[in-house]
Amino acid sequence: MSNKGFHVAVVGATGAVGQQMLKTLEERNFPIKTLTLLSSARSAGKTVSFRGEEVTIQEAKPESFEGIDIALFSAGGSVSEALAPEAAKRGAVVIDNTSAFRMHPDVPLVVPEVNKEDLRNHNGIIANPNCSTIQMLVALEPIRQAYGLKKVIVSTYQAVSGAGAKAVEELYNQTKAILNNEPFEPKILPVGSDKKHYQIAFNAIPQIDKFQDNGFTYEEMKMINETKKIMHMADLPVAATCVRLPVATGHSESLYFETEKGGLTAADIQAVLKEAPGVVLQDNPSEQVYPMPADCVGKNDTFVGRVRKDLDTDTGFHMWVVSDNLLKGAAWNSVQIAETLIEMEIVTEK
Ligand code: L14
Repeated sequence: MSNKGFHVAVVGATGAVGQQMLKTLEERNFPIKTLTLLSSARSAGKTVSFRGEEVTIQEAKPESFEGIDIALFSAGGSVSEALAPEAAKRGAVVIDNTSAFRMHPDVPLVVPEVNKEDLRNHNGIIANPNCSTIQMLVALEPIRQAYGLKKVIVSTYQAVSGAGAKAVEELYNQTKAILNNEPFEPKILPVGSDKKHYQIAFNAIPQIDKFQDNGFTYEEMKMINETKKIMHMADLPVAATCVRLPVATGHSESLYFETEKGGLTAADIQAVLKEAPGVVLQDNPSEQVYPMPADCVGKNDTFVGRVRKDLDTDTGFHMWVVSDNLLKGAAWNSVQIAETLIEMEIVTEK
């Protein structure tokens, strides 16, 4: 570590997202003076290497946040609910990757490419949006800025790593069992299910998280509600269908959207995406160029392709959006929020 920079805590350092957070902090050469790794009692005592040093994980308690400047939380909603307010009370700025505080009116919900100004209104807790919401908005915001946005319909093709390292293990184990003609019992997916679990290998499951009474799942409602909050468009019509695929990492999304402005072409949309921050346009059907999750793993950008104009609605367009759900969908967006807080001098060195 160095003697300049910030005292950073990572809560949930051994999880699928926590591991990516540490990697991202290293890669970005984040200004860390001291790093404190925290977790539930279960993982406490384990060591994790960071910048070539072994760091021991401690059990997270309210007092653990004494002196912390920035706390990155990714240890599940109940840990955040219990400890994020304790961290904030002790002067830390919390960046929370769970859904616990996202819709709280006092908590900014931020995708830096879209609404970094909302960071100025924080009260100690900042929420990182849902992975599927983030990549969708990175792609939609530049289009909204240029041409307005009237409606969004999205279907997702989500990777299992969103449900954690154990879900990835389940995918691998089921795949092996099926190829070897061995029996297996699904235990993890769909997440949020208290009744049944289904095979994910060689399958597609149209359920992520529990169902609400309106027929949508919580994952779908997160995309809908978070989009309206982040874009400050409470009345924007948004609909989502979220589906789990046997892909380890990298969420894909099929988007239909309508612009306010009429008479546009696919080239107008592509021109905007080409210049958009955080977006890489990969769109050349004649050369079969389009984004795929296998190519996006390990990258911070959001990849967009298959941009085309609807055949019946003048303001309607379709496109395909892919990103690494553990990076822009989670760890990178969180670290990017931290970098933005420093850039905007909302968090300063003591
Ligand atoms: O809301 O299971 O941040 O893929 C994102 C990943 C909810 C679960 C969230 C998954 C989570 C979701």
